[in-house]
Formats: sequence, C-alpha cells, structure tokens
Amino acid sequence: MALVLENPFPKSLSKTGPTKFSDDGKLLELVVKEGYGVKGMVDSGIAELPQRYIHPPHERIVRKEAIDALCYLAKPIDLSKLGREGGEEVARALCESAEKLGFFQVVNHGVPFELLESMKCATKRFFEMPVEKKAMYLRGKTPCPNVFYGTSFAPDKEVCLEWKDYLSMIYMNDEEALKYWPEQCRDVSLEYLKKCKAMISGILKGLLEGLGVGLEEGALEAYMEAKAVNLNYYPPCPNPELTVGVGRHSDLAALTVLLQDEIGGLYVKVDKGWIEISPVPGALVINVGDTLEILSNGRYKSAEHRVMASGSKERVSIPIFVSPRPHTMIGPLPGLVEDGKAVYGRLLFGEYMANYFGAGHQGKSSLDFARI
Ligand SMILES: O=C(O)CCC(=O)C(=O)O
Repeated sequence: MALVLENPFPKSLSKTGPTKFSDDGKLLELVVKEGYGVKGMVDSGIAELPQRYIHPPHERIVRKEAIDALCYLAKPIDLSKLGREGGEEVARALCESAEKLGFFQVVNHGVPFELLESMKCATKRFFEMPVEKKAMYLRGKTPCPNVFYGTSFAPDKEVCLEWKDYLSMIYMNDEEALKYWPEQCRDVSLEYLKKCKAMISGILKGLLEGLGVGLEEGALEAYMEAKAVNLNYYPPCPNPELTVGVGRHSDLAALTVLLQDEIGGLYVKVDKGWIEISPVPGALVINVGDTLEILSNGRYKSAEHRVMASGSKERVSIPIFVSPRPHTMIGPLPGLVEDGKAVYGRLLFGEYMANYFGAGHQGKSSLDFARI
C-alpha cells in the first residue's frame, strides 16, 4: 500500500521518509513548485517511482533492444583541419553525418579536456546545493528570466514527468551573466561558451555551405546568434526501465553541442529502432536541430532522441543550444527551393519557439508547425 505523503521532504532528506507516494498534487507541489526536483525526491529516500513518473510501455527505453550503432553512426570526426587547408574532407564528413543521422561526435574541437571536466564538476556543484539555494532560480522567483532552474520539460503540460532536473542559462552578454548566473557554475560556463564559439561557427558554416546555394551576408551569424547552456542532472533512479530521463524529441535549435559524462543512456531513432550514442572521452556530440532541418529544406535531419536514467548512478549532460534570435526569419534557404518543392514554410523563429514550448515532448511532431 502506498503511503500518503505528509510534507516529507524537509524532514526526510535524511532518508527516513516514506518510500512511496500516493498524493500526486503534493508531489508536484514539492518537486516542481518548491524546487526539490527529482534530486530532492531521491534524497528523501524513495524506493519506488511515484505514479507520475511511470511512462506507458511504448515510451519506455529497453536498453537491450538498442541496435548496433556501427551501421548508422560515423566514427568521431576530427575537426583539426576544419576551415584550414584540407578542411573540405572534414566539411564533407559533417554534411554526410547531418544528412544521414543528424548526430555525430567530434574530436580535436579546440575545447580543452580540463574545461569539459570542469563543466561536469560545476553541474554537480550546482545540483548538490541545498534546495533553498536552487529554488532561488525557479521561474517566477529568479532575479533574471534568462537563468532558470526546473525539472522535467513542461511539468504543467505533461501527463508523465521526466526524471531530470536542469538549470538553463541563456547568454545575452557578459555583464548579465556575471551578475545573475549562479556562482557555482558561472565562470566556467562562460569560459566554455567562449571556447566553443569557433567550433560552432566552423561546423555551422561547413553545413550551410555544404548545401551549395550560397549564404546571404550575415546569415551564418544570425542563425547562431542566441546560445543557451543547460546543465542537466539525472539522479539515480529506482526503476529506470519504467520512466525516461528525457522523452522522445528533436531539438528546437539550429545545432546542439552536447557534453555527456561517461554514464551513457542517450538514444537516437533510426529506421529500425534506436541506437545509443556511447560516450567517447573528450568528444562532443553534435546534433542537428529543427531550425537547421527547416533551413536545409529537410536535407539535414533533426533526429529524434531520448535519454534513459541510470539505476545506480547520477548522470550529467551539458547541451549548448545554438539558435537564431526570436525576430529572425527561418525557412528553406532561397536557392534550395527554386526548382524543387519547399517542405517547410517561412516563419519567425520566435513563432516556432512559442509552439515548441507549448506542449510536452512528442517526438518530431514539433516540425509539423513549419511544414507546408
Ligand atoms: O542528456 C542528454 O544526453 C541529452 C539531453 C537532451 O536531449 C536535451 O536536453 O534536450
């Protein structure tokens, strides 16, 4: 029989609290609204998943059903020559991977290994803070709307919640970041964003030029003008086979640069099932987002992906979402639709974004909003 939750978290973080929850409303109040997050729930000593975290069988991730990634995922692409002599071959490899799967890993990307490690430590440092400190960044309480802490993707719109807490930091300028980003992760995140900039610009330029239609002046900069760095924290889960860390979705951005730790659990959809993007030490995962699929008129694939939580260990991942600003028009690049058919229409990125955040994760259906 499930125990009824009676304000357990504050007293029960010592793991003496109830092991089951039957009160959905109270659970949401504590986990979502008061900022305990999934981590607070786990720290309270739960032994079983609350009902709201149990996903229907067809949405669950069965690790042993994953298919061999070898036929789909290219070996990590060495970026050392990108934008230099001999860089054409690298650019070709990027375009091929973006067309075939929409996911690839890169090495020799110019971001120091120690900085990658520091980002993972900073993520843990933030989530290990007491609830009251993290809760200062909840939406509606945060001193700056461009930095916010939360749990699941859209808890007020989702039937089943995701086993993930996050901090999102949207970069506007150094002054704002220095003033408002949490000091536990501020300096290292700013440094990380700066060190990733040349790589991001090189990859996006290679992909856009690979479409062979020329780019208007300033277009590359406009499509990568906005950057958000998210710190994702997946606590160990008592029943990982019943829930998801992140549900099936494609990303909103033009490109995502993902740093994952050594735990694994990131799965990408292919024709015959799901493959795992296994962690490669020092590598970064790059994936095409909806915006680039739209710009390329469907040639580059914004791949559907999802994340499984670990049964025994915490997992962290750090995506940088690279997007246009809301006032930028997106649509297939002009030269791509002169002779052929436009698959997507033209719209403001802000309109696309509003629709994207208007519902929970639902696979690739977000792209229907831009489809003709
Ligand atoms: O944690 C991961 O590996 C991926 C995270 C992700 O898909 C997201 O934050 O949108």
